Amino acid sequence: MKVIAIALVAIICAVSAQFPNGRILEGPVPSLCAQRNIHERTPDGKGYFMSWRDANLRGTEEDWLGARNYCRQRCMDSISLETSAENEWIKQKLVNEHVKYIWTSGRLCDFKGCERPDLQPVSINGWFWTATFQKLAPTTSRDQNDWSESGGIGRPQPDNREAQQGGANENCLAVLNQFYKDGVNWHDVACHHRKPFVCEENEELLKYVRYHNPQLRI
Ligand SMILES: [Ca+2]
Ligand SMILES: [Ca+2]
Repeated sequence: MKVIAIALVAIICAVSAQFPNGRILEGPVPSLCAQRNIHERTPDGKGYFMSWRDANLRGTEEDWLGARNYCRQRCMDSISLETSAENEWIKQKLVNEHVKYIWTSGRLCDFKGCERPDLQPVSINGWFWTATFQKLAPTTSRDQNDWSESGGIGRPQPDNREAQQGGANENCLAVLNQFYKDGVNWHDVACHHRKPFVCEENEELLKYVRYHNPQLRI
């Protein structure tokens, strides 16, 4: 499995359209950035936080936006799996630590602002890592992503199953650990479900907060 990093493409979007009920994508809080808890570092020094390891969270699970906001307040964002190395690394943690599933920053661009031709059809070309504005490979390029070949109704992911069964659209990307006895891999899941999450340090947020708070060690 190879996850090809597609050229960084800024996805211009109407952010508010993604978040119903008046909720917003929150910005970093300098004091929380300074106190952020790092559980693991990759060889290049980037820090990660695993919600299930945090004693203060006591097993709290968040919906997709809640997970992003917890991370973003701390100069991180939900994990983006741009490379196969990072993908395999986090999957091994889920297996070793018996974690059933996690949220990632992956989302379907299906809101106002996603009409750009290269995102069409959205169900194939519209997935992106929101933390880094990087597009995923088309869902049809099965050797360049890690979508499961099965799911709740036995269809390859993404299948938007919940919407087909009268529920919400499955617009968010979770990594599931043997949930459907289908291995450890990617699933499209409705964003309102609550899950443990992994935060990944976000260079843009760190740079911004360091610049505006030179007195803080961040
Ligand atoms: Ca990443
Ligand atoms: Ca699905």
